Amino acid sequence: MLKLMTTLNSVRFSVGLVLSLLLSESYAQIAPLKLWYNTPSGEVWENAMPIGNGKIGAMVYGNVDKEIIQLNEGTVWSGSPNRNDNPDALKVLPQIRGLIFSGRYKEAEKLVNESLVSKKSKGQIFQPVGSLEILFENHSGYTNYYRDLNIEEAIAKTSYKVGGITFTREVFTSLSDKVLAIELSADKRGSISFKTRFSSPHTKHSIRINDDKELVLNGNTSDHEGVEGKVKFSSIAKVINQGGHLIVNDEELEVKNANSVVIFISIGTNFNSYSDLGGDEMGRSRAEIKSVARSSFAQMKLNHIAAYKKYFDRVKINLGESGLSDYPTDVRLKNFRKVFDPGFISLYYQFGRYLLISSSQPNGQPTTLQGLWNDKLTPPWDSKYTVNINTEMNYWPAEKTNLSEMHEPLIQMVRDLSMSGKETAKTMYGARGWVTHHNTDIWRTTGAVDRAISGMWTSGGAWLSQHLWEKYLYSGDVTYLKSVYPILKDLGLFYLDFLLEEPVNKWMVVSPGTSPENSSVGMEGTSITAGATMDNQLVFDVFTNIIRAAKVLETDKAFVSEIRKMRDRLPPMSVGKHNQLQEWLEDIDDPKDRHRHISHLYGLFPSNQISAYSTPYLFSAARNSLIQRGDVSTGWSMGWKVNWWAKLQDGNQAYKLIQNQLTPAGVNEGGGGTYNNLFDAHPPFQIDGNFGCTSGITEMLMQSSDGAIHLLPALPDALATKGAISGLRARGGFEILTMEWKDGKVVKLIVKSNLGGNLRLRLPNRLNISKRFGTLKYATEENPNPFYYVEKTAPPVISPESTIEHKILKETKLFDLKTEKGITYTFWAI
Ligand code: FUC
Repeated sequence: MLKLMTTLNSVRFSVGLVLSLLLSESYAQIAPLKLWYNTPSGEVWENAMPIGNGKIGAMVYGNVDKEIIQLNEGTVWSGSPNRNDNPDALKVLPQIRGLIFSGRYKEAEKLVNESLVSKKSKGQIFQPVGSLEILFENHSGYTNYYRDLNIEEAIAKTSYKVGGITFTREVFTSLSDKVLAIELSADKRGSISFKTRFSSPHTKHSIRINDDKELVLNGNTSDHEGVEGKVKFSSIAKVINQGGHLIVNDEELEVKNANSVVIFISIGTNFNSYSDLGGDEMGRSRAEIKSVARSSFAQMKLNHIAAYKKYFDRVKINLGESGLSDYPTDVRLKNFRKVFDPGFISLYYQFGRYLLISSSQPNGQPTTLQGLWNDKLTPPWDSKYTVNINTEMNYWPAEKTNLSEMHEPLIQMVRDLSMSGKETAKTMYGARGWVTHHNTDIWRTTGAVDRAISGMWTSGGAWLSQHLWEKYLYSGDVTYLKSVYPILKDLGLFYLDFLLEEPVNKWMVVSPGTSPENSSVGMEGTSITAGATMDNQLVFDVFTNIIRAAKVLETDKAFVSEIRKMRDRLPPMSVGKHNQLQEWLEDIDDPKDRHRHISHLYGLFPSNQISAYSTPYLFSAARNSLIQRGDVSTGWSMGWKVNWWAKLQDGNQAYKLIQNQLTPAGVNEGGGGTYNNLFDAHPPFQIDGNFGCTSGITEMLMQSSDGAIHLLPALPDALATKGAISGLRARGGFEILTMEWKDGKVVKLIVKSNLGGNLRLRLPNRLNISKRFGTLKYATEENPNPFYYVEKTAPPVISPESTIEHKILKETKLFDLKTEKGITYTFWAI
């Protein structure tokens, strides 16, 4: 039966395709942004629809007989406040360093594994709460099945027909109230009858019904790796029936013959902060339920939609429509590589923004490896924070896609880590400042975990701290910068103490270090090294951010000059014999290496040390490295590649990577893809790829990192005919209120200047502006706008065996316009 349906779908799809090509002029009409399906999720979690308000996350299965609303809460983690520093590290550090400099990597690696990585917790687990199940008798013979996730309103809906009656369910996690709300309705009075109950996978949990006829689930999270689970959670489900009866069974509520029913769910925990579990979980869940108990579902829904739209509606994208939104999302996904479906890219793009709004709200926890959605007690990689790429990637879309508020939880986590990481710096390395290795969790642990290949990486804080500075570059908020400057400075102190002079060139290097999770025969097959390119790039950025921030804040002259001197002693980037950007200090890269991490390209993106305009040889080398690594890889790796190809100004290649990523999970041999619910497949599900790709699509249309706002830097031929995007933010306080293009040229542009200053535009074609706004001048000098200052890196070392040539890029035009704070400027094509 299923097979037949699939075949029918393909036939319908092909007919639809022809039709849609004929109708391609209907482009101007944007299809509603919905993920929709004509089958229930069944038992498959990756078919279910994610909703969330930064606190409660839920997966809505949309099943008919047995609806499942699987529940998460952002602070439900295993363990309790703990540290995982290894105090033996300090003793073995000199020995490890000596072994590395004498090329005895295997011995160094052994010592790292024995005496440096943590013997305690490797990090705790983001755990589920449980599920609310809603059971309907005699609903199995249904017809007219439909379910959708409307990402314009953040509401999940299911409907179907049984015995001539249409049943409808709507579910949302309120952004204005803290609860989850469900409405069950039917088009015939008295026809809603079901049983509902809680379930939970936790060993320590209890379920009861209280005197107010509410379902109550109380639980306690797991002990893990020697750390006692002390997070207590309490969830209440309140069932409010219109008509009919509410009956209390054992651990179950039963509704009979209601006209409609509303269910509210609250979840409270005892979590106050990473060092305090003194909260009252039951008091919290009770108060939250009480605050909505008398609210009307309709009014709450309106409030929720308004609160959601405030964020979501800031950006609109139209890459063209092909009429294929009439096909279920899973069918579109299946066909995306074969047919032209630009509307699907827009949907996926906006889904990334939807996920960020839903999983990351001020005062909540940052989005984990799985966002706010996990149904397993022991999920892959604990669904925690892997900060050697994954966590940062989650936040790449935040500022540029106009979701700055959603960045807050990450910024707060960095503030926390800068406190907890101080002891780690001191205990493990005898250094001032703070350090974070490659993993952290809700307890803000900062020790080295797992094994040398992943754990021996001291640059977690260095990478995370880029977000502190980047946030300032978008807003220009000096008060905020002042508040984070001490964190940047403390990181500078760490590197002043931790960097070590290497014997050959006398450069100052991070040692021991790794190029995240990669190894080389040049290091006896280990990952252990000194002066890995990514480490050098990260420390360069840490120092540069301090120099620039201190300049804005007019402070710390003596310290800045110390930092400058140290920065001058960092190793330059090198181009190796395979015309590649070297991943390590030595020219030992293997051009056949297909490793998913291409960490040394951090310098190209998200950093801007490798530039088409100021470091053309490095730019070409980075391109070669990327080509050598290949296309298909894990989900997040492909997401990163979209950004890299955008920075390399190769829109067609970026488009190809989007096609690779938007391939059903399991189809790309040895690589990732996308699940039916559009979650990214590493595999398994990891949310980073979703966010990475949304960031990458933005970078294809607009970049603001390399001295100018660059419009259409990597527009693929497939999308060049016509398109529009509105609401993107660029560094320096600029907002691209509208950008429209036609045949690869910008035809209309509206930019708001929130801070004033020079607006430098890099464009594929000349634009005009009304005289009263001044004149658009060709730019020649360095951009005087301080937000667009591009720091110069040391000239690269180029191997004598390299035959590198700089690829000529498409011609662009560079214009300047003096802007005033608060003024909006309209440009049009000549
Ligand atoms: C890093 C990656 C893996 C995975 C894990 C969560 O270790 O190398 O691919 O994404 O994080």
